[in-house]
Amino acid sequence: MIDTQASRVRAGMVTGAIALGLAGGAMMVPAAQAAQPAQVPFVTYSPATHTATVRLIAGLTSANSGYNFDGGAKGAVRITVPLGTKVVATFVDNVSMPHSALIIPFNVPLTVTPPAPAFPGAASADYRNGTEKGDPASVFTFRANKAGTYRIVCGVPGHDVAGMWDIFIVSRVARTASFQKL
Ligand SMILES: [Cu+2]
Repeated sequence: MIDTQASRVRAGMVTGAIALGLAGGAMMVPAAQAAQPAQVPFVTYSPATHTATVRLIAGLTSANSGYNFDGGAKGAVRITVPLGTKVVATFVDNVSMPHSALIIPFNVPLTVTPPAPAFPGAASADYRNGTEKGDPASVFTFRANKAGTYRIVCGVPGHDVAGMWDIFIVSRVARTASFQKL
């Protein structure tokens, strides 16, 4: 009788140990899920300061053979800001090909060498030559003080013609900045 009870006790201890082990393993699942990095939005807007942040990443994907901003080319990306917004844009080149970003009026025809920016300061550093992967990000700031439709183009000769352009809208009615990819 005594031996049998002792056996039952020992059996119970083993069962408990297994249960604790399973519980410990299950607790690791939420920790792994929490390790996923948060996705940073391409566009944010602060109503208090009328400021929009815009991320322009050249060659983010292989779309249009890498001649794209944020994965969109030939107008597939559409960024809208309210009239009067202070735009703080960060340009980064994700590929080894030199690229840049500047904003020009929409109705300017495709040219090998783009015109000056539509707004003072609305261009990344050295936009005619561009930067490459590994170069520092180029932060440029401008005031979107004239309503209308514009294009975001790469200023490196030939790239606008190759389709490296998207759409930038300064809106009288929009209450916030937005990012749309068709
Ligand atoms: Cu380019």
